[in-house]
Amino acid sequence: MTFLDQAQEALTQGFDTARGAVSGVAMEQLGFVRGFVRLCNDGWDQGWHERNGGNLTYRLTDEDVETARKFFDKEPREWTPMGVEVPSLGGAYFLTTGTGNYMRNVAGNPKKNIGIVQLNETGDAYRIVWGLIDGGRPTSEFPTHVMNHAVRVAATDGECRVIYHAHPTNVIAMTFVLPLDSRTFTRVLWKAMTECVVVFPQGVGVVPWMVPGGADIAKATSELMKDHDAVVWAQHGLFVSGATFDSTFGLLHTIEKAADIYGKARMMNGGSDAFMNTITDEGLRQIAKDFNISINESYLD
Ligand code: 2HA
Ligand code: ZN
Repeated sequence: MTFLDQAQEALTQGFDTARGAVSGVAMEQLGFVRGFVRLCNDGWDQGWHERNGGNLTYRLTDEDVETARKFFDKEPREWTPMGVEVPSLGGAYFLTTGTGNYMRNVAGNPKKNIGIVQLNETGDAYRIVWGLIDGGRPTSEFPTHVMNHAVRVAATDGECRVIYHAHPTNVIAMTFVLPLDSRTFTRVLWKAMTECVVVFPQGVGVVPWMVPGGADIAKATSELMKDHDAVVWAQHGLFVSGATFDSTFGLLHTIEKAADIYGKARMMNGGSDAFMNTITDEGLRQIAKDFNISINESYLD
């Protein structure tokens, strides 16, 4: 079933029909919900979301909240402590995937697999106001996402809205054969494909293997997110942020493609990373200059 077929099926199943009939639209038709659902489906198509792997959150604009409010539950559900405190995002609303839910099922039934949650004013608890029906809960990485939204909002002057976590094969494979430091990974990825330095001029951060879903991985990631918009989780996947669904998906896609090229080049080279041809540091500087981007100099020789 194609994405459009799934979207059509979702609509014909009659989500929010009563309220939709009054307003002419359903929650599932709002632009930010469609963008969110499309990203989930695209990630599934790429093979980055086996079983319930990966998660996605989007921070709603004030305008999104106003257009979505008429679809919110009449009685919001109970407040749930998050285990982290993020006062700078107190009162914010997020669209989030649900814990245990599969990305491949999102387009067919958004209301069950994703939901909108509101943070309390102190930013240490949330409540579900739409979706995640049948007892669903936000992603197990929700505290990690919220902490990192706060860091990226501060780093981007409020531009960042999307945080996306996936399990892309080639990035994960890379974490078995390279030293787990941000400089090494950044240089390999920048040199694997010419446009990489344009797409992620600040480079990528790397966190060593850690237990997922806890406060430690949230803190380690948010330290690196202060000056990177992408962080590799060793033997696990990628965690990226962006202003739009397109730029966030595109960032993860670009990093994964570069990792794929690097792996193939090593295989063609008998396993060695001593390549006959490569992009020089001078070449990377030249791209930054010609494209007028500020590149993280500490990752260059
Ligand atoms: O949502 O990917 O890291 C499942 C995960 C946890
Ligand atoms: Zn994961």
